[in-house]
Amino acid sequence: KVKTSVDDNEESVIPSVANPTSRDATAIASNIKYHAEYTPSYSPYKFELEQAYVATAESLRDTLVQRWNETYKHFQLDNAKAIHYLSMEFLQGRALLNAIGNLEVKDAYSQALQRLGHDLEAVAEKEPDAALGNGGLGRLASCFLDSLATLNYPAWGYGLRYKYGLFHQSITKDGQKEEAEKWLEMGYPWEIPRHDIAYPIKFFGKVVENYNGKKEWLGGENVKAFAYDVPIPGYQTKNTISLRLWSTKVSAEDFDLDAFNAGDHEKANLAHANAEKICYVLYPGDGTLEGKILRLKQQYTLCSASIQDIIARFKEWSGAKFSWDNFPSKVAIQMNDTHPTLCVPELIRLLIDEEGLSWDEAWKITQATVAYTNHTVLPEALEKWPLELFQKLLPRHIEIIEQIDEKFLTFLASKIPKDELEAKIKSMRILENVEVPAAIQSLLPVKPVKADIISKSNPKPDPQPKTDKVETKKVEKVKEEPLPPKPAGAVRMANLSVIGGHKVNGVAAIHTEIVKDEVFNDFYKLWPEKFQNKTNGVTPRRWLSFCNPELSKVITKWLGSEDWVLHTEQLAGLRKFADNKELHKEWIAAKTARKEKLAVYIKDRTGYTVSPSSLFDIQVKRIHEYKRQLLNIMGVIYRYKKMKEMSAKDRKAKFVPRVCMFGGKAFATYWQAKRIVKLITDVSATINNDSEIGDLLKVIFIPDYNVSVAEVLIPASELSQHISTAGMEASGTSNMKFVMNGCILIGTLDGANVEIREEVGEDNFFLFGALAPEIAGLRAERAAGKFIPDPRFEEVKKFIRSGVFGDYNYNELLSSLEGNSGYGRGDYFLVGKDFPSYIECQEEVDLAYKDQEKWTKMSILNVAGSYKFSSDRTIHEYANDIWDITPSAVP
Ligand code: T68
Repeated sequence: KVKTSVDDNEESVIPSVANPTSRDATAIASNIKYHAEYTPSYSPYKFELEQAYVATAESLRDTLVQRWNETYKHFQLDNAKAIHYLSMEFLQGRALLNAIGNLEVKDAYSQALQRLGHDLEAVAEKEPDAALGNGGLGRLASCFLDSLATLNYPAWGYGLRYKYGLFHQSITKDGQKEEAEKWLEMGYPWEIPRHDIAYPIKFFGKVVENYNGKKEWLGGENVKAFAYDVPIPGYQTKNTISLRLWSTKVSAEDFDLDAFNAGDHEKANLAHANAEKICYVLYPGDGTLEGKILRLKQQYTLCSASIQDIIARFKEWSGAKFSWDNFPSKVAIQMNDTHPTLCVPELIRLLIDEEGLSWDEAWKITQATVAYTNHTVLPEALEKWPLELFQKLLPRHIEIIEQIDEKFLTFLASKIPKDELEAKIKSMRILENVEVPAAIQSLLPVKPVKADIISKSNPKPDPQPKTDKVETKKVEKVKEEPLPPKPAGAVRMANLSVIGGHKVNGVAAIHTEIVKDEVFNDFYKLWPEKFQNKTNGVTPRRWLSFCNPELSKVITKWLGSEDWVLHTEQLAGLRKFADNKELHKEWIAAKTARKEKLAVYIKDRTGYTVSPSSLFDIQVKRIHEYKRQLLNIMGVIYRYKKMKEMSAKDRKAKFVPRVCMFGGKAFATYWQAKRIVKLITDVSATINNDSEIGDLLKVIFIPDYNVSVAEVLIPASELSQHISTAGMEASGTSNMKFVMNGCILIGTLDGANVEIREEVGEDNFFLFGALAPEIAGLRAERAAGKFIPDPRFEEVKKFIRSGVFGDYNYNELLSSLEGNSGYGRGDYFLVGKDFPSYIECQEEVDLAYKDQEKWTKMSILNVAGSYKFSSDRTIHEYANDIWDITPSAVP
């Protein structure tokens, strides 16, 4: 029975905050009722699911706030060194069940809500995802916060509070459509607006030098960044840390009241609009100059507000012991990819211009404080900003960057043999296409005079033209063959991060090797001790214990306790039961329960009916050519075509029934990725409506993939695809979540797949495809016209072009797989090369799945081998090897 009012309850309404930390269902019910009445976001006369959600969240928030206050009181007292994790993205997902889980109050909250007429799961469904991220990088940051809190490390997360998130994806007949995400529209009960914490942020303006040589950054556009704190509870600890999200506004004094009263409302509002748009969306389109400025403004806002906040706290908490020398022993800053690289010049600026330190002091402190994590080897993803834009938007920072660049070049000149110096300077310096400073120029070997402006017919030019006539002639020659325009100057953020930080880390073993041997090889040779590997991890709380209670219960029963949630190495204890029939029975029942839930969910989200007894095959991640969703769907198409060519009997004998699921967002202007989404949805429409095929094959594209969708999909998965071109996926983290949930991977030897396969055993992983060291050679072979595609691959392309999947013209997509080289052509990601081994590997999957006993054993061994991939392990490694921090538990 669903209650429609808090008043029609048998219990009296207690108009006081019942003990917010109570685990007693009666007290919790009172507290929820209190919130429904006294902090109402809705009419107090209604108590439907939405109201129940908000009131429940507010009730939990009481506990969180209490612990959060205690934690910071404790941290201040202890004043131990803390990590500050700066990230443009935090993919938090939903908070309610996570908070209930970490606080271990699930039963009490369930009962309390039941008394109020509601079901906890249904209430939790009303929460929108905090979708402040794009992919793995953002979810990693959120998993790290959970582990930092759980392991009692002094820590802060810093990010931006995007009003419209990335975007909400819907699927139409034309493919993906983007709309603004509405997560904040109804308020966000998990955040605490900190009206007391705000910092000024400046853009544009100019730098002047004072009489005393001090630099001052004046004028320009001024905004204010306001803090919103989201408490992050740890598991089995009181420690509750903060995710501090910045939101930009202007102060009242910047409101142009005169213009407003004169009727020029637009002018009066201009400053507001300019300030607020900084935190509208994550990754605004940067195809235009305006878009680029906005992105750089976002990055600077995150860095400047966070560093000002860190410095303010350092001063306050140091008290009488204050000394700048102590800064690196109290503060560690991690830059999550290059997006927060401006931390480096901003910290230097504040230390020199605001605090009066010398360059040498500021540089030493900065370098000892910041470290950088790389998440990609794709050259186009290594950020570069046009120098001109930088000079306009951040005039003081560019001066500092020029200084770092020059000092680095001087250092380089002292380390590198003279004949190699020019090439190294070109690849390693921070500034690109910028004249080398005169002081360094003089250290380079003297170059012979270049003869580029002399025509071929006159290979031996007269070095000293004797007459004006000859001179004129030469100018004419130049006109005939104009020199290419001088490339525009740029700031290379990755180089700045490597030079400015004390450590650089990759996110999986193979990725770190590529970082050291290829991406940053010159730097690695210079500073080998700077480079480290930190294989990613995921929190076993959200990604197993809470999202898969059925399987967790079985694991706990067989391991004899729930300690594995904190000490995942205990999961290895499942190995000894891998053949146990009783466990198999319970295991299958748990997986089936989740598959049934997913089938209901699919029906609800897409209208398609799928059978829970099919093999559930899932690929969910950002849509990207290197992740090769195209390889997957072409494999599905091949399977479908073969099925159509067979008799019903043969078809049934050869293939196991499968549901192939896809999910993920394509970046709004990434056209090729959007075509891939379109193809998947077209294939889905054709196959799912083919009555001859029925349950033997279904293709589902789940719209708007996000954290809470992942929490439904992953527990129900049996096979999941991690099939990137080898060497291109830095790590992957969903692979870890799937393995933890007893799913078997099909994948290439790429990213963390390599380590996963080592842990779960090669018999429990479906491996295919070219290896990372082979890729360059394969591309070269292709460019030389020597690659002959497999006929089965050609057959699939032809089948798509035949129009079976509708009349959309797939030429632009398919031609990227053709030709030998060129932009967007020549099959750069080697789909054609890996196709035969992929479909053959998929046949092995069918065979293995037919033997359910074997499959279940593989599934158990996957969970047993997943222990290394807890973010608790990763965080301990960062804490020991990079941040130098130790736990500080609230008593
Ligand atoms: C991911 N990167 C890696 N980037 O692709 C993945 N980048 O292999 C890895 O597991 C994960 O990071 C965590 O380390 C991303 O998610 C982005 O989303 C991104 C967005 C904009 C610009 C650059």
